[in-house]
Amino acid sequence: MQPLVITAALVGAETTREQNPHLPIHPEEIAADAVKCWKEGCSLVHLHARNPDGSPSQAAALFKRIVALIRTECDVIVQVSTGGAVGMSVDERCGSLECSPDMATLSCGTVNFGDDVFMNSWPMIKDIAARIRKRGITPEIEAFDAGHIDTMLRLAKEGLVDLPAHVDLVLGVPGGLSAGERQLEFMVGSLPPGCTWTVAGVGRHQLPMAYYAVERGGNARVGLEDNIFLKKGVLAQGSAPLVAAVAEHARKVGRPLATPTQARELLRVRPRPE
Ligand code: KMH
Ligand code: ZN
Repeated sequence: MQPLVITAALVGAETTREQNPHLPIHPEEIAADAVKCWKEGCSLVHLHARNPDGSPSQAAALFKRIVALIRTECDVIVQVSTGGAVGMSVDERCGSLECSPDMATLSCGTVNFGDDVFMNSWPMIKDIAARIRKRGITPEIEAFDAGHIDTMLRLAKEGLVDLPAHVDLVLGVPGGLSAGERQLEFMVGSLPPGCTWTVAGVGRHQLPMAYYAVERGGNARVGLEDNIFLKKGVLAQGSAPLVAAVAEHARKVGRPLATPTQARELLRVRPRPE
């Protein structure tokens, strides 16, 4: 089996310090958590940023600071969110692209998101895809539901995305496709040949879905963005313990972990900037 790429989703836009006091907020805290996750075996970090008061921000200056701090410490792949937070405009969401990231997310459809709606109309998706492409950044397709894979195919037809692509199957968002092995198998079976995939199970589904992906030959995303618990009733002390749990499972079943260099090759990411 191919080496396992573990993604750490460190902060997100929705998790609060009230829910988990270990949530990193300031650039220094986010970068420090990224380094901890890298030391535990993650080869890719998925980044959001926060204002000092904890509210979500896609400001270029914040992302530039976080990325500079990470890159002085390690060679982990830096992936920024272009999803941002519910209600942000495309221009606001794409502020994160200004920090020369290796990868950026590209959400491929509108989805109910708890009580909110995460809006991704076709024109918005095309706009974000074009901005990512223009900068030579590798996209990670975010699929919250089955039709989002069809939208990726449509983007490829229009020349806005290259296939094969790397796809994050986000399962368990309240309003999106639920998390389960049957749902994951359907999604994986719907991908065009050569695509790589990772699974981001939300909430209590995070580690079970990650372990299933490890055994299944896929990749896994964990972290406080999607889940705040290490096990029932025990808060995760940052994202690193969640990465460590997946790495431990991989060791148990004999799956090697990808180094960032191997992950770049597997996910078709350009070489690390000098
Ligand atoms: N915060 C969600 C509304 C992404 O990072 O691209 C969107 C999100 C997806 O987190
Ligand atoms: Zn995100």
